[in-house]
Amino acid sequence: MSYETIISEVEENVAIIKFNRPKVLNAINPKVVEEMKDALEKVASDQSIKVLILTGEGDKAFVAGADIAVMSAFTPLEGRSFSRQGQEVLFQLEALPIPVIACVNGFALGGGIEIAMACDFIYAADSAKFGQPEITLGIIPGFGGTQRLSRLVGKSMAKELCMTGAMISAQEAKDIGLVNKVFPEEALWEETMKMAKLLASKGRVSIRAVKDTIERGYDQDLRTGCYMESDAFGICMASEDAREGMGAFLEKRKAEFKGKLL
Ligand code: CO8
Repeated sequence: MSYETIISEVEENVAIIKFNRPKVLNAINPKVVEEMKDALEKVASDQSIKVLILTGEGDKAFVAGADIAVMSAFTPLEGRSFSRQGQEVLFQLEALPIPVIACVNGFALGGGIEIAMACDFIYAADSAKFGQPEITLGIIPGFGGTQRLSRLVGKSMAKELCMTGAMISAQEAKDIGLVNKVFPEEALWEETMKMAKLLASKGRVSIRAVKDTIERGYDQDLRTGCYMESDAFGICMASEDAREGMGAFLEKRKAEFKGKLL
């Protein structure tokens, strides 16, 4: 299916979703949310896809936030509904059983930083800029920003960013633990792909177990989180990948993972 506002493609076993409204710096309107939902459903149901990369079309922006022209006409109920739809699609993104990398190639503001934070990790160009500028528009983050930002960088830094609307550089975002790695602009795509290929070479069952255990265990107390880890560890033991991974080590060869339970 072709889309109006995003480009969805697959390169070998890596899916790529590109926000594709470069004239408005890939701002998100309701159509983007609808198409993203559909594209994510397709990614989730395709067993051959092992990693997803999200990025922005053009050289200026990942996503510069919700489309302000559209949002400015919202009634309170429409605002609430758009916020909810955006939040749901980000829960859908977060729940994908495969790793998701945000490849941030420019502005990641408002809804843009919120999408990036729902990915498993963020790789950014050195020229990228991050921020929650909603306060300057008289509103607040609406796609989960107040919640995910505070969980990622701590309450006080999240409050500072959301209360000032300040834009920070990729390096500053890395310093506060929001971004994993920063690359020169021209190297960003190649480095992101390199990481995607590395993740794709790992066992599907154990990758999913790491993701689920960290995601679901994060808000639990340590003991509950560790119980969840033991359960996931046990499930891994029931996978062909565990036989293959440990067997390959003992036989001094490279493991070839198939992603199957026994
Ligand atoms: N919405 C609509 N249009 C936009 C947006 C946006 N978020 N961002 C940029 N554009 C448009 C500009 O209007 C401009 O259009 P035109 O060429 O027709 O004038 C074009 O993109 C290029 O932008 P600029 O000329 O402004 O480019 P600059 O390089 O000068 O500036 C900036 C780049 C700093 C990124 C600037 O465009 C900017 O500040 N954009 C707005 C950023 C922002 O405030 N984002 C947050 C939006 S609110 C939000 O995301 C809330 C999410 C949750 C919503 C919950 C539901 C209600």
